[in-house]
Amino acid sequence: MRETVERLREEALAAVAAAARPEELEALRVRYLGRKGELTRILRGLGQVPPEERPALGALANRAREEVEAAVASRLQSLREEEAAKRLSAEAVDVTLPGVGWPVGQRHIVHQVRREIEEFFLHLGFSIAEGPEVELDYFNFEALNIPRGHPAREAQDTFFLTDELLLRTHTSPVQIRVMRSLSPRLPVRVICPGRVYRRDTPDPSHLPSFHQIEALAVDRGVTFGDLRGTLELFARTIFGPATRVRFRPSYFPFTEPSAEVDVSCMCGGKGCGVCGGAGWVEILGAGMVHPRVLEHGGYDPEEVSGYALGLGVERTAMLRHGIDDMRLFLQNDVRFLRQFA
Ligand code: 2U9
Repeated sequence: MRETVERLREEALAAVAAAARPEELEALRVRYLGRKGELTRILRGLGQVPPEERPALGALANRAREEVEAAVASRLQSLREEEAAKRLSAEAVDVTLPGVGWPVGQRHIVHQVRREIEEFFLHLGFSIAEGPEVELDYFNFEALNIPRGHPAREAQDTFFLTDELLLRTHTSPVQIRVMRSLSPRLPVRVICPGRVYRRDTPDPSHLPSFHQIEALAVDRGVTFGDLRGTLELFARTIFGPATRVRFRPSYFPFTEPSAEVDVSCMCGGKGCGVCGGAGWVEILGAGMVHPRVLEHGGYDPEEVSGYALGLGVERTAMLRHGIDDMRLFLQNDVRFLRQFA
Protein backbone atom coordinates (compact mmCIF):
# COMPACT_ATOMS: atom_id res chain seq x y z
CA MET A 1 0.00 0.00 0.00
CA ARG A 2 2.81 2.41 0.89
CA GLU A 3 4.41 1.70 -2.48
CA THR A 4 1.13 2.46 -4.29
CA VAL A 5 0.90 5.83 -2.53
CA GLU A 6 4.56 6.59 -3.37
CA ARG A 7 4.05 5.58 -7.01
CA LEU A 8 0.85 7.62 -7.35
CA ARG A 9 2.58 10.59 -5.74
CA GLU A 10 5.54 10.46 -8.10
CA GLU A 11 3.38 9.79 -11.14
CA ALA A 12 1.08 12.71 -10.27
CA LEU A 13 3.96 15.13 -9.57
CA ALA A 14 5.67 14.22 -12.87
CA ALA A 15 2.43 14.64 -14.81
CA VAL A 16 1.74 18.02 -13.16
CA ALA A 17 5.26 19.22 -13.96
CA ALA A 18 4.77 18.20 -17.62
CA ALA A 19 1.30 19.75 -18.01
CA ALA A 20 1.34 22.47 -20.64
CA ARG A 21 -2.18 23.86 -20.34
CA PRO A 22 -4.56 24.69 -17.45
CA GLU A 23 -7.12 22.17 -18.79
CA GLU A 24 -4.55 19.36 -18.48
CA LEU A 25 -3.91 20.39 -14.87
CA GLU A 26 -7.62 20.28 -14.13
CA ALA A 27 -7.84 16.78 -15.61
CA LEU A 28 -4.90 15.65 -13.42
CA ARG A 29 -6.47 17.18 -10.33
CA VAL A 30 -9.68 15.24 -10.98
CA ARG A 31 -7.72 12.08 -11.74
CA TYR A 32 -5.68 12.07 -8.51
CA LEU A 33 -7.50 14.31 -6.05
CA GLY A 34 -11.14 14.34 -7.20
CA ARG A 35 -13.93 12.55 -5.36
CA LYS A 36 -13.19 9.39 -7.29
CA GLY A 37 -9.49 10.18 -7.70
CA GLU A 38 -6.77 7.65 -7.13
CA LEU A 39 -5.30 9.17 -3.95
CA THR A 40 -8.75 9.91 -2.61
CA ARG A 41 -9.68 6.29 -3.07
CA ILE A 42 -6.74 5.19 -0.95
CA LEU A 43 -7.68 7.55 1.88
CA ARG A 44 -11.27 6.32 1.71
CA GLY A 45 -10.08 2.74 1.75
CA LEU A 46 -8.06 3.11 4.97
CA GLY A 47 -10.79 1.14 6.76
CA GLN A 48 -9.61 -1.99 5.02
CA VAL A 49 -6.01 -1.48 6.21
CA PRO A 50 -4.91 -3.21 9.42
CA PRO A 51 -5.41 -0.73 12.32
CA GLU A 52 -1.69 -0.55 13.27
CA GLU A 53 -0.76 0.60 9.75
CA ARG A 54 -3.58 3.16 9.41
CA PRO A 55 -1.98 6.23 11.06
CA ALA A 56 1.26 6.00 9.10
CA LEU A 57 -0.42 5.19 5.80
CA GLY A 58 -3.06 7.89 6.39
CA ALA A 59 -0.38 10.48 7.09
CA LEU A 60 1.60 9.42 4.02
CA ALA A 61 -1.44 9.58 1.75
CA ASN A 62 -2.49 12.95 3.18
CA ARG A 63 1.00 14.36 2.67
CA ALA A 64 1.04 13.04 -0.91
CA ARG A 65 -2.36 14.59 -1.50
CA GLU A 66 -1.26 17.95 -0.13
CA GLU A 67 1.94 17.85 -2.15
CA VAL A 68 0.07 17.12 -5.38
CA GLU A 69 -2.47 19.84 -4.56
CA ALA A 70 0.33 22.35 -3.99
CA ALA A 71 2.08 21.27 -7.19
CA VAL A 72 -1.14 21.71 -9.21
CA ALA A 73 -1.65 25.19 -7.74
CA SER A 74 1.90 26.31 -8.33
CA ARG A 75 2.01 24.88 -11.87
CA LEU A 76 -1.30 26.60 -12.64
CA GLN A 77 0.16 29.85 -11.36
CA SER A 78 3.26 29.59 -13.53
CA LEU A 79 1.22 28.59 -16.61
CA ARG A 80 -0.95 31.69 -16.11
CA GLU A 81 2.14 33.87 -15.76
CA GLU A 82 3.72 32.38 -18.89
CA GLU A 83 0.50 32.93 -20.79
CA ALA A 84 0.28 36.56 -19.63
CA ALA A 85 3.91 37.20 -20.52
CA LYS A 86 3.36 35.70 -23.98
CA ARG A 87 0.26 37.83 -24.53
CA LEU A 88 2.04 40.98 -23.37
CA SER A 89 4.99 40.44 -25.66
CA ALA A 90 2.71 39.68 -28.61
CA GLU A 91 0.72 42.85 -27.95
CA ALA A 92 3.74 45.01 -27.18
CA VAL A 93 4.03 48.31 -29.06
CA ASP A 94 7.51 49.62 -29.77
CA VAL A 95 7.00 53.30 -29.14
CA THR A 96 10.48 54.05 -30.49
CA LEU A 97 9.57 52.89 -34.04
CA PRO A 98 9.39 55.74 -36.55
CA GLY A 99 5.77 56.70 -37.34
CA VAL A 100 3.99 56.05 -40.62
CA GLY A 101 4.42 59.06 -42.88
CA TRP A 102 0.99 60.05 -44.19
CA PRO A 103 1.12 62.08 -47.39
CA VAL A 104 0.13 65.67 -46.63
CA GLY A 105 -1.48 67.84 -49.27
CA GLN A 106 -0.78 71.48 -49.97
CA ARG A 107 -2.73 74.54 -50.91
CA HIS A 108 -3.47 74.96 -54.61
CA ILE A 109 -1.10 77.49 -56.20
CA VAL A 110 -4.03 79.81 -57.02
CA HIS A 111 -5.00 79.77 -53.35
CA GLN A 112 -1.40 80.43 -52.26
CA VAL A 113 -1.15 83.52 -54.49
CA ARG A 114 -4.61 84.70 -53.38
CA ARG A 115 -3.50 84.40 -49.74
CA GLU A 116 -0.27 86.33 -50.40
CA ILE A 117 -2.17 89.21 -52.02
CA GLU A 118 -4.70 89.21 -49.18
CA GLU A 119 -1.86 89.39 -46.62
CA PHE A 120 -0.39 92.41 -48.44
CA PHE A 121 -3.65 94.36 -48.21
CA LEU A 122 -4.42 93.20 -44.67
CA HIS A 123 -1.07 94.69 -43.60
CA LEU A 124 -2.14 98.02 -45.12
CA GLY A 125 -5.30 98.00 -43.01
CA PHE A 126 -7.78 96.67 -45.57
CA SER A 127 -10.48 94.18 -44.55
CA ILE A 128 -11.69 91.20 -46.56
CA ALA A 129 -15.31 91.12 -47.75
CA GLU A 130 -17.10 88.36 -49.59
CA GLY A 131 -20.40 88.29 -51.43
CA PRO A 132 -22.69 86.08 -53.50
CA GLU A 133 -21.55 84.46 -56.75
CA VAL A 134 -25.15 84.53 -57.98
CA GLU A 135 -25.73 88.26 -58.22
CA LEU A 136 -28.39 90.76 -59.17
CA ASP A 137 -28.02 92.60 -62.46
CA TYR A 138 -28.19 95.85 -60.48
CA PHE A 139 -25.07 95.16 -58.36
CA ASN A 140 -23.05 93.50 -61.15
CA PHE A 141 -23.77 96.12 -63.85
CA GLU A 142 -26.13 99.01 -63.12
CA ALA A 143 -24.43 100.25 -59.93
CA LEU A 144 -21.03 99.99 -61.64
CA ASN A 145 -22.00 102.42 -64.38
CA ILE A 146 -22.48 99.68 -66.96
CA PRO A 147 -25.84 100.72 -68.36
CA ARG A 148 -28.23 98.69 -70.50
CA GLY A 149 -26.86 98.28 -73.99
CA HIS A 150 -23.23 98.30 -72.82
CA PRO A 151 -21.20 95.56 -74.57
CA ALA A 152 -20.06 94.05 -71.21
CA ARG A 153 -23.69 93.13 -70.53
CA GLU A 154 -24.12 91.16 -73.71
CA ALA A 155 -25.37 87.59 -73.36
CA GLN A 156 -22.25 86.31 -75.10
CA ASP A 157 -20.09 87.49 -72.17
CA THR A 158 -22.28 86.73 -69.15
CA PHE A 159 -23.96 83.64 -67.70
CA PHE A 160 -27.52 84.90 -67.13
CA LEU A 161 -29.74 82.77 -64.91
CA THR A 162 -32.87 84.91 -65.34
CA ASP A 163 -33.48 88.46 -66.59
CA GLU A 164 -32.35 89.82 -63.24
CA LEU A 165 -29.98 87.11 -61.94
CA LEU A 166 -26.53 86.18 -63.25
CA LEU A 167 -23.20 84.65 -62.24
CA ARG A 168 -21.10 87.66 -61.25
CA THR A 169 -18.56 88.65 -63.91
CA HIS A 170 -16.33 90.46 -61.40
CA THR A 171 -16.19 90.91 -57.61
CA SER A 172 -17.04 94.64 -57.88
CA PRO A 173 -20.69 94.08 -56.78
CA VAL A 174 -19.30 93.11 -53.38
CA GLN A 175 -17.74 96.57 -53.00
CA ILE A 176 -21.07 98.20 -53.85
CA ARG A 177 -22.73 96.07 -51.15
CA VAL A 178 -19.97 97.02 -48.66
CA MET A 179 -20.27 100.75 -49.43
CA ARG A 180 -24.03 100.66 -48.93
CA SER A 181 -23.82 98.86 -45.60
CA LEU A 182 -20.65 100.20 -43.96
CA SER A 183 -20.86 101.84 -40.57
CA PRO A 184 -19.17 104.15 -39.84
CA ARG A 185 -19.36 105.34 -43.47
CA LEU A 186 -15.65 106.26 -43.75
CA PRO A 187 -13.00 105.19 -44.41
CA VAL A 188 -13.69 102.33 -46.83
CA ARG A 189 -10.68 100.04 -47.18
CA VAL A 190 -11.78 96.67 -48.41
CA ILE A 191 -10.60 93.86 -50.66
CA CYS A 192 -12.97 91.43 -52.33
CA PRO A 193 -11.46 88.12 -53.37
CA GLY A 194 -13.52 85.44 -55.03
CA ARG A 195 -14.60 83.39 -58.00
CA VAL A 196 -16.07 85.10 -61.06
CA TYR A 197 -17.64 83.75 -64.26
CA ARG A 198 -17.41 84.74 -67.89
CA ARG A 199 -18.67 83.01 -71.03
CA ASP A 200 -15.23 82.23 -72.45
CA THR A 201 -13.96 79.08 -74.12
CA PRO A 202 -10.91 77.80 -72.21
CA ASP A 203 -7.61 78.63 -73.89
CA PRO A 204 -4.11 79.42 -72.55
CA SER A 205 -5.24 82.81 -71.22
CA HIS A 206 -9.00 82.36 -70.58
CA LEU A 207 -11.15 80.26 -68.25
CA PRO A 208 -14.94 80.45 -67.88
CA SER A 209 -14.38 80.69 -64.13
CA PHE A 210 -11.41 82.32 -62.45
CA HIS A 211 -10.52 84.34 -59.34
CA GLN A 212 -10.28 88.06 -58.86
CA ILE A 213 -9.15 90.29 -56.08
CA GLU A 214 -10.36 93.86 -56.14
CA ALA A 215 -9.42 96.58 -53.71
CA LEU A 216 -11.38 99.72 -52.90
CA ALA A 217 -10.34 102.71 -50.80
CA VAL A 218 -12.77 105.59 -50.27
CA ASP A 219 -12.25 108.56 -47.97
CA ARG A 220 -12.01 112.34 -48.03
CA GLY A 221 -9.02 113.32 -50.16
CA VAL A 222 -7.96 109.98 -51.65
CA THR A 223 -5.81 110.68 -54.74
CA PHE A 224 -4.30 108.93 -57.73
CA GLY A 225 -0.97 109.32 -55.87
CA ASP A 226 -2.31 107.05 -53.10
CA LEU A 227 -3.18 104.47 -55.78
CA ARG A 228 0.27 104.75 -57.34
CA GLY A 229 2.07 104.37 -53.98
CA THR A 230 -0.04 101.36 -53.04
CA LEU A 231 0.64 99.69 -56.38
CA GLU A 232 4.41 100.29 -56.25
CA LEU A 233 4.57 98.65 -52.84
CA PHE A 234 2.29 95.88 -54.07
CA ALA A 235 4.50 95.12 -57.08
CA ARG A 236 7.69 95.05 -55.00
CA THR A 237 6.08 92.77 -52.42
CA ILE A 238 4.57 90.27 -54.85
CA PHE A 239 7.13 90.32 -57.69
CA GLY A 240 10.36 91.23 -55.87
CA PRO A 241 12.06 94.42 -54.54
CA ALA A 242 13.53 95.49 -57.91
CA THR A 243 10.14 95.55 -59.65
CA ARG A 244 9.08 98.82 -61.33
CA VAL A 245 5.53 99.92 -62.18
CA ARG A 246 4.15 101.64 -65.31
CA PHE A 247 0.70 103.13 -65.88
CA ARG A 248 -1.00 103.22 -69.30
CA PRO A 249 -4.21 105.18 -69.83
CA SER A 250 -7.22 102.92 -70.26
CA TYR A 251 -10.98 102.83 -69.92
CA PHE A 252 -13.30 101.05 -67.45
CA PRO A 253 -16.92 102.12 -66.93
CA PHE A 254 -16.50 102.15 -63.13
CA THR A 255 -13.30 104.22 -62.87
CA GLU A 256 -12.27 107.62 -64.27
CA PRO A 257 -9.45 108.14 -64.96
CA SER A 258 -8.51 104.51 -65.55
CA ALA A 259 -5.19 102.82 -66.13
CA GLU A 260 -3.74 99.49 -67.00
CA VAL A 261 -0.74 98.75 -64.86
CA ASP A 262 2.41 96.93 -65.98
CA VAL A 263 5.32 95.66 -63.89
CA SER A 264 8.86 95.26 -65.15
CA CYS A 265 9.43 91.66 -66.19
CA MET A 266 11.62 89.41 -64.07
CA CYS A 267 13.82 88.81 -67.15
CA GLY A 268 14.90 92.46 -66.92
CA GLY A 269 13.74 93.15 -70.48
CA LYS A 270 16.19 90.72 -72.09
CA GLY A 271 13.21 88.88 -73.51
CA CYS A 272 11.47 85.82 -72.13
CA GLY A 273 8.34 83.72 -72.57
CA VAL A 274 6.48 85.78 -70.00
CA CYS A 275 6.89 89.29 -71.51
CA GLY A 276 7.72 88.19 -75.06
CA GLY A 277 10.75 90.48 -75.03
CA ALA A 278 8.78 93.61 -74.16
CA GLY A 279 10.28 93.86 -70.66
CA TRP A 280 6.86 94.77 -69.19
CA VAL A 281 3.85 92.63 -68.29
CA GLU A 282 0.33 93.82 -67.54
CA ILE A 283 -0.76 92.82 -64.03
CA LEU A 284 -3.92 94.74 -63.25
CA GLY A 285 -6.39 97.50 -63.97
CA ALA A 286 -7.07 100.43 -61.68
CA GLY A 287 -8.40 103.94 -61.45
CA MET A 288 -10.30 106.55 -59.46
CA VAL A 289 -13.83 105.40 -58.62
CA HIS A 290 -16.35 106.96 -61.04
CA PRO A 291 -18.56 109.61 -59.40
CA ARG A 292 -21.73 107.74 -60.44
CA VAL A 293 -20.40 104.55 -58.78
CA LEU A 294 -19.73 106.49 -55.56
CA GLU A 295 -23.33 107.70 -55.70
CA HIS A 296 -24.64 104.14 -56.08
CA GLY A 297 -22.58 103.33 -52.99
CA GLY A 298 -24.35 106.09 -51.11
CA TYR A 299 -21.51 108.64 -51.11
CA ASP A 300 -21.38 112.23 -52.30
CA PRO A 301 -18.63 112.45 -54.97
CA GLU A 302 -18.21 116.12 -54.07
CA GLU A 303 -17.12 115.09 -50.58
CA VAL A 304 -15.20 111.85 -51.00
CA SER A 305 -13.02 110.16 -53.57
CA GLY A 306 -11.63 106.68 -53.95
CA TYR A 307 -9.36 104.44 -55.91
CA ALA A 308 -10.06 100.89 -57.04
CA LEU A 309 -8.00 98.14 -58.60
CA GLY A 310 -8.69 94.69 -59.87
CA LEU A 311 -6.53 91.73 -60.75
CA GLY A 312 -6.91 88.15 -61.86
CA VAL A 313 -5.36 85.70 -59.40
CA GLU A 314 -4.65 83.02 -62.04
CA ARG A 315 -2.95 85.57 -64.29
CA THR A 316 -0.85 86.86 -61.38
CA ALA A 317 0.20 83.29 -60.49
CA MET A 318 1.17 82.68 -64.15
CA LEU A 319 3.39 85.78 -64.24
CA ARG A 320 4.97 84.97 -60.88
CA HIS A 321 5.78 81.36 -61.73
CA GLY A 322 6.22 81.45 -65.51
CA ILE A 323 3.15 79.27 -66.18
CA ASP A 324 2.08 79.49 -69.83
CA ASP A 325 -1.38 77.89 -69.82
CA MET A 326 -4.24 78.87 -67.50
CA ARG A 327 -5.98 75.52 -68.03
CA LEU A 328 -3.25 73.82 -65.96
CA PHE A 329 -4.85 75.32 -62.82
CA LEU A 330 -8.01 73.29 -63.36
CA GLN A 331 -6.53 70.02 -64.58
CA ASN A 332 -5.31 69.05 -61.10
CA ASP A 333 -2.35 67.07 -62.42
CA VAL A 334 -0.36 66.52 -59.22
CA ARG A 335 2.92 66.65 -61.17
CA PHE A 336 2.06 70.28 -62.00
CA LEU A 337 0.64 71.17 -58.58
CA ARG A 338 3.51 69.65 -56.55
CA GLN A 339 5.97 72.06 -58.14
CA PHE A 340 4.46 74.74 -55.91
CA ALA A 341 4.69 72.88 -52.59
C1 2U9 B 1 -16.03 99.56 -57.32
C2 2U9 B 1 -15.49 100.55 -58.12
C3 2U9 B 1 -14.45 100.25 -58.97
C4 2U9 B 1 -12.28 97.55 -59.88
C5 2U9 B 1 -11.36 97.55 -61.05
C6 2U9 B 1 -10.20 96.80 -62.77
C7 2U9 B 1 -9.93 98.12 -62.88
C8 2U9 B 1 -9.68 95.80 -63.71
C9 2U9 B 1 -9.60 93.49 -64.31
C10 2U9 B 1 -8.27 92.97 -63.98
C11 2U9 B 1 -8.11 91.65 -64.67
C12 2U9 B 1 -10.54 92.36 -64.19
O1 2U9 B 1 -9.65 90.00 -63.56
S1 2U9 B 1 -9.63 90.93 -64.59
O2 2U9 B 1 -10.06 90.52 -65.86
N1 2U9 B 1 -10.03 94.54 -63.44
O3 2U9 B 1 -9.00 96.10 -64.64
N2 2U9 B 1 -11.02 96.47 -61.75
S2 2U9 B 1 -10.70 98.93 -61.63
O4 2U9 B 1 -12.94 98.73 -59.87
C13 2U9 B 1 -13.96 98.98 -59.03
C14 2U9 B 1 -14.49 98.00 -58.24
C15 2U9 B 1 -15.53 98.28 -57.39
C16 2U9 B 1 -17.17 99.88 -56.38
